Amino acid sequence: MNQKTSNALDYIALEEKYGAYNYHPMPVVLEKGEGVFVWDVEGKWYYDFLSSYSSVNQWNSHPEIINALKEQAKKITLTSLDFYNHQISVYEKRITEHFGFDKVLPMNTGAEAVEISLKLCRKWGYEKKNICGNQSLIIVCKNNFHGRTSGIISFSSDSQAYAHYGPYMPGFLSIPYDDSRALEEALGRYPNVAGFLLEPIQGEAGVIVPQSGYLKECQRLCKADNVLLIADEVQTGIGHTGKMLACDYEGIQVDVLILGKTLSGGVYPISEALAKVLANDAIMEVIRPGQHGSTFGGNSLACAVALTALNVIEKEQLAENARILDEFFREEMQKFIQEYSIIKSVRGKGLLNALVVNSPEESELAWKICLDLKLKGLLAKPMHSNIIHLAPPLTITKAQLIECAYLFLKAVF
Ligand code: IF1
Repeated sequence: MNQKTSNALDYIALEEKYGAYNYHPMPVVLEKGEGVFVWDVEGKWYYDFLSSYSSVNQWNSHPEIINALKEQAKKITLTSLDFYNHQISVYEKRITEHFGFDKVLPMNTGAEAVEISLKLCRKWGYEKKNICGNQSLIIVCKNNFHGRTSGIISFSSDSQAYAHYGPYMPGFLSIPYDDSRALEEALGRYPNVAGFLLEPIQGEAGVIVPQSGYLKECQRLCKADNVLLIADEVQTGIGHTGKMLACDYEGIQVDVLILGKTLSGGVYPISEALAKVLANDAIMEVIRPGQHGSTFGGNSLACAVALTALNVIEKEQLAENARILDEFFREEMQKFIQEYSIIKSVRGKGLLNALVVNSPEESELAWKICLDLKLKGLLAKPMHSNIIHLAPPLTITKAQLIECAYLFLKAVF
């Protein structure tokens, strides 16, 4: 295919012919990104309101991050961790100090960081909490989303994610989200609980913000029962909710923190499991040489990019921008909700929001709205048939948000 003369349909036809059909993409072929905009192969530009599921702080990223990528790539990209490399130690010191943890285990994808956090929690349960062999339980929340591995979908409550992928991994107990009494009951009933895994805001479920005090009460219950509190901030972390961590809104520090996606500004896959010291014992110390690993985990290129990205996120005050625009965006959208019945509600925190379309779960209305938004120059995607995920890059301005809210008005009503 001649890339110069090909148009979107040619690219879409190739993807449909040769690619797995595990996504149902919007009919747009993106070629370039800059700031909060993306361009398709035909040169049309769009506001990006997905930012690759809150992975991209700014398209084409910051020149410093791209420069760090280029400079490191020229030197060495991957050494394996069977040798030290000159980037990982500097990066590990920076990230543990920044978030107030003692140890970090670098991985690549969010799911890998979740998986090692589950393994770490189970091993800590056997070796430090003396749970009898192979009987540990990890409590999870209904409507969770933590990735797509066979282990993680074993405790999903979404049939789309788990159907026909059995047999499932045992050792998980699901309780309702945002219900600390349900956690208290489970802890009272099961003595072999090693950990409690949750998203501080449920992303894929439709940006579900729990009631104030929920996280703090979960921390109190876990501490009282010697259970590890594990927060998956792969999507909520690094500024999207208006603070560096969604947990920061309740001033809690969890025992194990999971980060990914925006850790590198969306430039390169890197994720982390960060762990604290508990009772003078570093939780992470239960993992000894040969007991976990990864080819690319902690590679020089990823660490160089993430180190620079963290500096940029701080210097450009991206979390602060999300906090300043937090209420403003929802107030702008609220104006339409009051006037038109098609939208039921808008909810979220910072620049991580969701529009709930007033239609039964199975309707195609949200999809149709997103198709119309595309025609008007804004890319968004339904998460479930009646919820539209709204997560622009963190560099978006108030004036741009006003323009985007107006595009919603033109598209939806
Ligand atoms: C898809 C959305 C879904 C995550 C949380 C771990 C992971 C994710 C809280 C795994 C990944 C991505 C995966 C992608 C769509 C997107 C997503 F909510 F962000 F929009 F699925 F719910 N924890 N979320 O959100 O990280 O292994 O992907 O790096 O799978 O369709 P990953």
